[in-house]
Amino acid sequence: MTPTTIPEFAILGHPNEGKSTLVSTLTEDDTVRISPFPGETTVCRTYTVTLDGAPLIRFMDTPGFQAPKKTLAWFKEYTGPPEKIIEAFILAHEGDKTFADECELLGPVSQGAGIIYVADGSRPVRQNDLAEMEILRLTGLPRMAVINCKGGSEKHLATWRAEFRKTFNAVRLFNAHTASVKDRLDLLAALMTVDPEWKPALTHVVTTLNAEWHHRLRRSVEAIAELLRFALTHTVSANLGKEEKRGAQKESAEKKLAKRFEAELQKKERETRQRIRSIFRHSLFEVNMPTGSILQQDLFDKRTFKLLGLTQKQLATAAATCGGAAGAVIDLAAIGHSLGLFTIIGSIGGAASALLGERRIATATISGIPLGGQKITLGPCRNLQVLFVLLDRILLYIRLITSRSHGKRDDLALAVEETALTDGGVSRHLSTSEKKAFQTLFKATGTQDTDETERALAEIREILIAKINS
Ligand SMILES: Nc1nc2c(ncn2[C@@H]2O[C@H](COP(=O)(O)OP(=O)(O)OP(=O)(O)O)[C@@H](O)[C@H]2O)c(=O)[nH]1
Ligand SMILES: [Mg+2]
Repeated sequence: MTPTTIPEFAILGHPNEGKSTLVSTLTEDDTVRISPFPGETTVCRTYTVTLDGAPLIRFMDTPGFQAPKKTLAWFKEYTGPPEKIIEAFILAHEGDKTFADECELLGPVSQGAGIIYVADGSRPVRQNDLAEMEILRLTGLPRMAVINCKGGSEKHLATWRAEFRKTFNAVRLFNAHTASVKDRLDLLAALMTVDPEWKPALTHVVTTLNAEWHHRLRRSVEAIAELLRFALTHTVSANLGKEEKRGAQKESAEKKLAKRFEAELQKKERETRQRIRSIFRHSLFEVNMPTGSILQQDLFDKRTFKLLGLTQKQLATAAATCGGAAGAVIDLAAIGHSLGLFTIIGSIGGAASALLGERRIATATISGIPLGGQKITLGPCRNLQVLFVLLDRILLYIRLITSRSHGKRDDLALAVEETALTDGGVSRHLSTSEKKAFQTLFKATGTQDTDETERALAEIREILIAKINS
């Protein structure tokens, strides 16, 4: 590897130790094949991390060692030029079934890839492992050991470390199922210590990936800002037929419209989640809450309001500073009302009063509207709590998505316990000045002050970046 080429690493190890899992996590590629049964990977496969179409770093997934002791015996007897040992081994064993996996897995190393050797530190060190370590020592190539305690236990860790220190340039503990982005970048940075020649290329990779992570957070926060703006400005309209103008039929038409508004807001929320999911490159994992847990609950469900968003007291204070406080505070007891969030304290009784922005249109002047018809517009939502509930839900989603390793293949639909959320979300812990930015947004969208709306959203984006990073 030279500084002008992109870094390449072959992930080697015994079968079923978590090699493919490591590749998947490091490359954030959830198409890598992983299986609980040894022998899943039979041929080398290259996974390249690219950014804007440009390759940054490559990892080669390889099959596990099958005949380490026999391979080691050959390596020990080898007397040719030391730098040709791998090539000579492959040449000597081409077509030999006993060494098919060894020939395959050593291929990328013979092409100049750096070595990352993976071992499950939760089991004892065996003779085969020592043979594999010794083979890699005899290659004379720079190598790092990654201890992936996949069984969870660290009982044998000290022995593993001691063995690795004898023959490896660096040893790192890394759990491919739970690694954070920081863990991943730290691992890549640690590879610089293995061979000084790798340093310039790896510095570029780490710096670029770090910047890319921040860019992803920015894009996510953009998506959230869009969602909040949508929630506070969206309207739905319908033309009422002549017979729907009054009484029960009118009420039913209004309810239909309210349902449509709810459905459109929920759709927007789902789209925002999908956007975030794809920003973080997840195609298998989804935060899909089981019945009764908060993310799958109806956004307008009573329980959502109890668990997330502001407390009733916080909400009353926040709403008071928004002016028109009564219209901004939700009556928790009334959420079950058929018009959901449009049922607000201070509204005049009856369904019609819950429709904000009702417009009666002179039928004669509007084409397409039946004679004697009426256009009703529902929205925008003037409920401060909706803003905070939406915010908490999407921040929760981001937290779960960003903390998920791409190499983890179980619990692909994550179940979040409702009890884990009884502390409320982020919004309850916002400082007064942070809360003020949301109140400003709420007020500005209410008065249709677009400049102030944009200023508030810019401030909110910064607050959110800080929250996500904390
Ligand atoms: N709990 C846990 N399981 C892991 C971890 N890493 C890997 N596994 C599991 O271990 C099994 C083997 O993982 P693979 O990544 O397929 O192992 P491999 O070394 O590529 O295996 P072969 O291709 O057969 O050589 C899979 O069931 C993984 O989900 C980990 O960090 N924690
Ligand atoms: Mg594999």
